[in-house]
Amino acid sequence: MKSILVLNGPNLNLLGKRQPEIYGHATLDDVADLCRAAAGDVTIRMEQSNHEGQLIDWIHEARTAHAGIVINAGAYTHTSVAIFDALNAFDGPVIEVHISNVHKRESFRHHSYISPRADGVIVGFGINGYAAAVRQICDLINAN
Ligand code: CA2
Repeated sequence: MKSILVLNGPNLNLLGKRQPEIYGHATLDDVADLCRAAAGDVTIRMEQSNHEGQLIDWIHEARTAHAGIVINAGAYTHTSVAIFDALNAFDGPVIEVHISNVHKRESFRHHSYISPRADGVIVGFGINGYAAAVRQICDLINAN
């Protein structure tokens, strides 16, 4: 059976617990439920880490274990060449998600190291962006 890795970067474990005016009231468990509902028969593996190396290790594992990756790399989006390199070693589709509209925020959030590798980018639609990304990845992997 096909599976998708949904990766979340630093501080996203606080989702629903702080700054609801930016990130909403839903928790990461709610995001996992939303992704599983959107995925149908496709299996979702949901992971979150505050550590760059751990995120990279999961991306490496995905090379043989998962058909696609949905990634919200949090602040590493704007800093991490290492995550970009790891994603480039993964052959399947990658969709980048941001809960907030990063382009309406500070200028340091306007640049993404992930976007040049991503097949698509979804920003500013809250946690619904994860469901849209999962549906899109399912379409892409079922077409192959
Ligand atoms: O909008 C997004 O999804 C971000 O990836 C979230 C990152 C931020 O650094 C990016 O620029 C945009 C921050 C995640 C922090 O998540 C929190 C959630 C609740 C409370 C505090 C932090």
